[in-house]
Amino acid sequence: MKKLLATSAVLASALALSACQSTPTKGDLPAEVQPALEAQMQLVDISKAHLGKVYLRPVNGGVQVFGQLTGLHPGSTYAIHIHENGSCGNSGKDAGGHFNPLNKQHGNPNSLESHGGDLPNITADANGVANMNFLRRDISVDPQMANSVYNRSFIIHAGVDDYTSQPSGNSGDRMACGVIKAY
Ligand SMILES: [Cu+2]
Repeated sequence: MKKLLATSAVLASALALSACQSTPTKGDLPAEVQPALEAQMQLVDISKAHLGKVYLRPVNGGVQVFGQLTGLHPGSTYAIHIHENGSCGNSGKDAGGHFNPLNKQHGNPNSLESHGGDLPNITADANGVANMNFLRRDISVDPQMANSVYNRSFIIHAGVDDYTSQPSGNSGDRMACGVIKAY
């Protein structure tokens, strides 16, 4: 847990600094936070506005899912999940259902009795910014693995995941989408 928090702090400072102040070896994060995969989140409406990136990297015990999203409604809470298809077409519907390699019921992401793609709700601050940092124990960033999230998609919903309703927590419309690609 300490490590996750430390990474979060590094990410926060990395995002706060302009690109010219750090020297990333690859992509837009500093060398000590090199993720394996990333997704650029964009609204599914006609604007296709960018909301920021979500990153994934292997850590002890699973995969860390982290990032900072902007342009959200201040104070609002949103569901975010990994959906099974690497496509954001048709207003995000092409992403399909939740990524669920172990054929579980939808549930609380803190329990392994949930979809591999289930994640905690995110809440925007007064500036419409939401940080996420979560360890999911039953997924992989390795494209060769059956539980790999490579070439799947993150979906942000307009509503809140109740972690209970089937099959997707009564999370509402698909609001933003990002295909998970190599970092
Ligand atoms: Cu979803």
